[in-house]
Amino acid sequence: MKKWVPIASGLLAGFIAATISFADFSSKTDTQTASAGNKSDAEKVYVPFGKKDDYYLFASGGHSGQMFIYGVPSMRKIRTIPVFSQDSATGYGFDEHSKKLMGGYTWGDLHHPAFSEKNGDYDGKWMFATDVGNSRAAVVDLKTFTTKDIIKVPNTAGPHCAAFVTENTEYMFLPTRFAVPLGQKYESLDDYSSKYRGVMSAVTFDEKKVKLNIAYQVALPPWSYDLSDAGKKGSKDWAVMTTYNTEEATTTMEVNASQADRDYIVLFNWKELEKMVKEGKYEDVGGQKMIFPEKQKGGIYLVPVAKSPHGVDVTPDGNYFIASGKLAPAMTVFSFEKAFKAVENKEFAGERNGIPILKYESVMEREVNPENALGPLHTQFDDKGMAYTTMFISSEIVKWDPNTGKTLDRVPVQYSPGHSVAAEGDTVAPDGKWIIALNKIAKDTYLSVGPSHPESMQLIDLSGEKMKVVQSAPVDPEPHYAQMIKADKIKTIEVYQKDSKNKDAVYNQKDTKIVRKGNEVHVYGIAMRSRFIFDAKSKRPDVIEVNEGDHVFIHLTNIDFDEDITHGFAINDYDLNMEVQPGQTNTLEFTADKAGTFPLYCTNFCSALHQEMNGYFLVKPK
Ligand code: CUK
Ligand code: CUA
Repeated sequence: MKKWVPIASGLLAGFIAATISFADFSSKTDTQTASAGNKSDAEKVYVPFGKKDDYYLFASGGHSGQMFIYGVPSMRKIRTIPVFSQDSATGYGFDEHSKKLMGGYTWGDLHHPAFSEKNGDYDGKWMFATDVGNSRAAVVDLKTFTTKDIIKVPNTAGPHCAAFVTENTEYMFLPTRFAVPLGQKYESLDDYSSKYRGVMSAVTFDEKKVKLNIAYQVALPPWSYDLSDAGKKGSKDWAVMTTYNTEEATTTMEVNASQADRDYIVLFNWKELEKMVKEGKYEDVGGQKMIFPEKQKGGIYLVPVAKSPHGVDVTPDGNYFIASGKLAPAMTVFSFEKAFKAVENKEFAGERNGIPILKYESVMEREVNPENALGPLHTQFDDKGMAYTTMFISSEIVKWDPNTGKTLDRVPVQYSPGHSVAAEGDTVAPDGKWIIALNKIAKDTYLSVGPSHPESMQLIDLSGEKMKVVQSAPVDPEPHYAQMIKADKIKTIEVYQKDSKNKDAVYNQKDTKIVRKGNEVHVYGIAMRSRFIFDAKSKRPDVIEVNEGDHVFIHLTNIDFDEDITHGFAINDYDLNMEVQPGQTNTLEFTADKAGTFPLYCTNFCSALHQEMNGYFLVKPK
């Protein structure tokens, strides 16, 4: 393995800054301005009124904790889906169901969305996501674009993951970005190497119950695990993930975690891990089935790779996995077939923490080093299997052939792309039409909004001879990864169906009621154009009166079974707010700890008489 031109770690930040300011304000800006003013490019992305976009783009919202939905090619933002953070626009995190889902946390850091798959193709049913901020995983229902389940992942800190769903959604794997002691107990950092672990979790999804579960975990060495991808076709039982900090540094990471010349890709066979769990080859750690690779041998291997890799991506044909260097200016193509042979022939170059290390030369197919390309992070693919790698430092996307390593094309982007996403990019058959660069430091792209500028997503047309940036859209912080799916694969519902089993739901005015049990008050109300009815028999059906200190449940059903007639419900000065979509029932639970008179009203514009859709919440003092 060749020695990489070292980018002195301490100088890295300065180097990045210098490269950006030097390279990007010169020739690149001209190219971009030129292409932005081109009329035929404008026509490519213009979607006339009445017509709809061809693709949905699901962009991770990073530390906003949300997911942002755009239409492609217009790049119009059409929705925010709240996942890990509260959202007052939809009442997410306020109503009982979503409050429970959020598990007491108020924010999240959503990095990697991944669609559910069938035979290696997006099936358009579910979207999964991980939270690096508070160690959770979530599933979003694509019939309603709402979050349906969230689980807390124990023994792990910052499940990062990638588009990491196996070919038939058997598992979503969550490698951890930070190593912590099991159970996240206190342990001195002097004992890091012996007491800390980088736990990977195998999460399953029960589609019928709409529930996420942790099937098992693996107590890997105390390194940082970063990006990962599942195998495809011939490699479908396998998966790969990158590591850094195999130095086991515990401080000044930006220097100390970049000392060694190489880190590893963890290559594992999840079918084999599954078998080990079935055979009871695990230990119980706080209720989780934990595999300890130093005791339960097999199924996991290390592949040496140039230091501090970031992304690792599997080609659509499932033949190769490609690691991107981050600190080394190269992509390394590894062959699954070679890896399987090396495993079979036990071509090991020692082991670490009981895990066999495969010989680099036995698995490596080729090293690819496009001229002057710096900071490769992530790779996507087109319909011909060609690779597109984002270069964070040289601010471009490089197209190259994984079979030959030849550079085919490159296009500058503005400025620092993290991921990119190709149409149907993680499937066994990408579409090849579009790729979108998800740029982190967009600088002067849009009207100034102060010192911190909007991030940008640039749409690149792949249909011509050369890649061409044809559109750009601002995006809130911050898209790490995204998924792009054909629009006709997603089948949304228009209204929620009546649910006769839901004890909180009321569909007739005459069934509305306010029930008191001790100091518990249950309101069974309805919302309709253009009034609330909490108790049809009352003198004032749109008024709720309770005593100070009462525990109040407001169950509200929207009986407008009509597309897009959504009502909101807010109580002035009580910091409460929820949404009921057509046909939906939702509940607010709270203690009326403030005596007084509080108007209640519909927050969501629903008819010409929306402004009249209000009432009072009266709290009688003790
Ligand atoms: S990470 Cu952000 S650029 Cu979380 Cu996928 Cu690579
Ligand atoms: Cu209901 Cu506005």
